[in-house]
Amino acid sequence: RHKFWETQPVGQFKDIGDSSLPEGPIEPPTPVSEVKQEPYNLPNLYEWVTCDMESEEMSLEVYNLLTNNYVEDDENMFRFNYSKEFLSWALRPPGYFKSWHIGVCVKSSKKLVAFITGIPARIRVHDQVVTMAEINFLCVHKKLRSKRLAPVMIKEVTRRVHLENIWQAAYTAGVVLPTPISTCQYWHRSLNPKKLIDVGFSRLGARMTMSRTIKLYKLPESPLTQGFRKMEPHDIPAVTRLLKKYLSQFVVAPDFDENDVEHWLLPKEDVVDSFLVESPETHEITDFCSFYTLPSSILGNQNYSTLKAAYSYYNVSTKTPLLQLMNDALIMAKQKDFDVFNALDVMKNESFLKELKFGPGDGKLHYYLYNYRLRQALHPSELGLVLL
Ligand code: YNC
Ligand code: MG
Repeated sequence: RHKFWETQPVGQFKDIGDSSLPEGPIEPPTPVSEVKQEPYNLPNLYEWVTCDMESEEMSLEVYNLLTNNYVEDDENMFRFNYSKEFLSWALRPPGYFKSWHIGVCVKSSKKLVAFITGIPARIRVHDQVVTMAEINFLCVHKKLRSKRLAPVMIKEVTRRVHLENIWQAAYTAGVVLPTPISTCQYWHRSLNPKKLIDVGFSRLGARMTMSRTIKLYKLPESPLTQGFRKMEPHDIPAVTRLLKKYLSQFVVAPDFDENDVEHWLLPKEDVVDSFLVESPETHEITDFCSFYTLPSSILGNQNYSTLKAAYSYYNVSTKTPLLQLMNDALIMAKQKDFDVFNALDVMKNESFLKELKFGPGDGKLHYYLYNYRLRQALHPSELGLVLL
């Protein structure tokens, strides 16, 4: 059933519920000198290419491959459309390895036909901080599907991760593989209900008219919390402290230092937005919220080509109630002309989703660890990790 995944050091379906198995690495590391030195073999017409994401030309190749071949919803109405700026941000965090940005191209034409990436991250699992690879952007051109290319790409990225003496990974997927550490659900908050209904993203509710729907989702013009403002570079130390403390309550969460916060959370136009609450009296930073920009292409609609979506990222509340903080995040997203605000049911998100008029989506998102066993699956609220 899972001819490839059954051979990998991941939690296997047959072991679910076996609490005698120890938590932690499934296989021990080997000396880096014993890691296979040559790339895995590809079918004869293809070759490996290391993608230089600093090169404008290569970035565009990657962008085009993903724009036309990356993740779609179940009904094939929408396809993720990560921007070039977003990809450059997502793939070049502190300490990134160029060798983990892996393409497959046609030997004769050099056309890029497949892609997979890793980035390094420190992820805490219970009380262990583990250096991992976060694997993302696995994509095979539509014309090359179902030829078992994906397993070769996964083995090759694994080999290159091992060459850096890193032995664990984290990844998410919409498909069920052996074996999720948690299964989350996306929730959607309409900001521009008319467009969402016109493009088939949502439907008019029972006994609802368009004008009642627009009124239902109406938001104030500007944020309501006193001291709510955009994050700035001088906030990095305070935000890092706030986030570190907040994330310590979750079972799986990134271990962010100031360099990570600078990279992942300092606002970057059309990529990531971050806001905080600075106490008007004490100037203390008490709360934080953020979202990233990930539009989707709308496939085959006469009137619209792009759905502008904001995705909830890391949010911390210590003083402002989370509900009020996220309401301000929605107001900022609306001000920035997003059509929809999406959030997973991770961290404390469940506490605001229904009240702030998010509705459940249909797709699930499964979280996985490679070569690291958890004794039992986690409730989404025990996850403090958001992957892009
Ligand atoms: C997937 N998403 O089960 P079995 S998410 C992992 N993640 O293997 P073929 C996947 N494995 O079941 P196709 C997967 N999807 O026989 C499929 N598989 O054991 C497994 N879609 O390969 C599948 N991007 O090449 C099966 O399938 C085997 O041609 C079949 O290619 C798959 O980025 C894919 O959804 C996904 O582009 C590339 O469908 C293709 O269909 C495609 O015959 C649209 O493959 C885009 C899309 C996936 C987004 C993502 C996370 C990827 C994680 C990969 C695993 C990383 C492991 C850790 C490595 C580092 C370790 C260290 C240390
Ligand atoms: Mg294939």
